[in-house]
Amino acid sequence: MTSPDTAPPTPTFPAGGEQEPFQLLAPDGTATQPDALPDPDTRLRLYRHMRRIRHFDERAWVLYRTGRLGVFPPYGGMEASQVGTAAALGPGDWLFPTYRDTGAALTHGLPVAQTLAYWRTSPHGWAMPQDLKVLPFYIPIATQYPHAVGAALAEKRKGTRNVALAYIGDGGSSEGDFHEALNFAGALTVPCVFILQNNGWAISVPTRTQTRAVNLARRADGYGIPGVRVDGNDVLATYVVTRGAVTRARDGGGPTLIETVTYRVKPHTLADDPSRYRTDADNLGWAEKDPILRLRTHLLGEGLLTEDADAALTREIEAEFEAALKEADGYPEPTPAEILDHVFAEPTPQLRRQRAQIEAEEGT
Ligand SMILES: Cc1ncc(C[n+]2csc(CCOP(=O)(O)OP(=O)(O)O)c2C)c(N)n1
Ligand SMILES: [Mg+2]
Repeated sequence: MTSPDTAPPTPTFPAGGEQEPFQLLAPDGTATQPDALPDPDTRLRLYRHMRRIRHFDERAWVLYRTGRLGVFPPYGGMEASQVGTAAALGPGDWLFPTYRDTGAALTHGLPVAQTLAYWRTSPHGWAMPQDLKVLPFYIPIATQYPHAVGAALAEKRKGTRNVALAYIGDGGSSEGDFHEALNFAGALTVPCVFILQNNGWAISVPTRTQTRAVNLARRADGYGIPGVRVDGNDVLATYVVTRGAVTRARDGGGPTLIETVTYRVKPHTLADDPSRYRTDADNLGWAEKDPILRLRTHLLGEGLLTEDADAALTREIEAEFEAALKEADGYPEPTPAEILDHVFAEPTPQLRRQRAQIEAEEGT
């Protein structure tokens, strides 16, 4: 037996270190890799999407404070992480959003009025449009990941070239479902793209506290699939990387994990007060990395956008939102029995019985 004083020295094991995220635009709008930029129309399309979803986020705050929206998880500041990834999908592809990803769902085509209805907890927002492959926003952390693998496996078995893309947070990536999904997806070579939005916080818990890992993309290594770290405030980078992963999945190459390194500058939900658990020092530098300002500076500098065109875009976005708000305001008040709608395509006998009971109690 080896006694403690003659034990060999403990070897040092290298731990996966941090790694600079892939970037195409520096925070001041300078192109760091000019040859790798998407074409001008795509850059303008991404800008438009980001402006549109920021408007929704800002209006959500006002509507909430005036009692016209339920509790809403804001994503302001994370637009590049959501738009660059969702805009890389085609119309036949699936999108699995969490509560944080309203912006991604809007980008994939979820109508604004219906999205408002969802966050008003109205049944008009519960069923997604038949022709749009967006799942309802997932509130239980990480459950969407195995579901996305299932959808991707179904597409593969049907012989389509459709892809499933799913979001998760840094906190969610420590849940079992995340790891099971990645293993399953790798083993079965399914067409799935996993977006891990590392926004620094899981409610009041900083990423550095909830895991020893400093490079969450490297979690992919354990499952034999590629993992990429990307600057989550650079929409051109998130788009180019996701586009590559989507193409790879479509062509039968299997899944990819993409970590978008970003920051939750907003509260966890509009009912949260982050000043109770984080300081200005925590937030330092993130306002300067704003994804919209970054692309705007680039587009103005390249002559792809003018101040007049930008002002016209603002008016267009505002008009679209106000028309959608009017539409959502016009939806009839839900009846109590509607809480049972949209659970299954065909109601089960148990749901039918429950509906009859509610209707009898309500006298409807
Ligand atoms: C299974 C499960 N456990 C716990 C919660 C409570 N909860 C809601 S949000 C959240 C933090 C998630 O953080 P992260 O995954 O980083 O996502 P973010 O809110 O930053 O987008 C937790 C623990 C939940 N909704 N579901
Ligand atoms: Mg988080």
